[in-house]
Amino acid sequence: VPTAAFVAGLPKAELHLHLEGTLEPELKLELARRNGVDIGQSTVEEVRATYEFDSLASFLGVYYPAMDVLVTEADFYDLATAYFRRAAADGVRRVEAFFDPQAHTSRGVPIDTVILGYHRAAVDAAGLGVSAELILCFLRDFTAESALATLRSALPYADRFIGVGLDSDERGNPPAKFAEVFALARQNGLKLTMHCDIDQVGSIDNIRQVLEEIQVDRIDHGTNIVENPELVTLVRERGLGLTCCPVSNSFVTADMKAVEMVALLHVGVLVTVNSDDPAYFGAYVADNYLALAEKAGLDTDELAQLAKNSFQASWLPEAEKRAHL
Ligand code: ES4
Ligand code: ZN
Repeated sequence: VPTAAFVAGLPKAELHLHLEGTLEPELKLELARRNGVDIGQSTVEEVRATYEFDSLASFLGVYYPAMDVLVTEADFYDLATAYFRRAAADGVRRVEAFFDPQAHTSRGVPIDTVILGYHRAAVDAAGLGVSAELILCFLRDFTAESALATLRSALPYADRFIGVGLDSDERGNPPAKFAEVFALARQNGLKLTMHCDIDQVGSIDNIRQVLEEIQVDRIDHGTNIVENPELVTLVRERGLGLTCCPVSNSFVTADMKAVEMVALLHVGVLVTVNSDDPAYFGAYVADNYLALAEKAGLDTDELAQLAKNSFQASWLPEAEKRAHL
């Protein structure tokens, strides 16, 4: 059984991480105090007790309200910086991190406050040995018009993020709903990825849409392609990464999807391991490698392959990518 020290020592990239999902109870209390926001709890234990869920809906019901403590540029900077420090300790050398501007602009926080705070943290992460970039995510349960307006308002800052993504509740919100906004993002030189979750109605159809209509550069989750050999071949031949999140899966779907991840890994799909919302699921990226290893009986070679895959699936420039392989 691989040890925690072995896993932490593997250089790795984290490609599926929501910055808002790194809000630890301690920082939430500090920001609440700093901004005079009443969150209803006053101790770490009380806050931690609210981090309790067994489905995507119950998770999102805790996740979005928690963001009320994020108000100033310094708050976004401090949140991201705390995560980058924690990631560096796990052997992370590259991060391509999601953030949800609409979760803040819908509360009256200007988009430049969000982008500039997170971006300054990403620049400073270099001092921790972490190369960091941002991916602007649209909330798929908001309208396509809202996504388009968000992208237009972010384009003046397009040199501060490398791609766009799509998260939140997939049910009833298929990829095709956002075809226009993703086409505009591509025209502006941005990379594209989308959550194609697991155990969601019509999920295979959604994966078909992201591959054929949207032409994504990566798929977030996506392990249910395993049901369809044709999609497995397509994903492998295009060299598209799947950003899988085993511990998150075990919370929101009651199944780590270890069998699916390992089956895809063994046929040469670029499966990667990530933490999704580590403060909420109680597991940073190294914990996710260990949880998967324990569940699936992976050896050190398989874990090293997963770590290599994370650089291969990253959006690093080719020369820098090669340096990690
Ligand atoms: C998320 Cl676990 C999960 N699913 C969908 N959207 C999300 N945003 C942050 N975490
Ligand atoms: Zn996610």
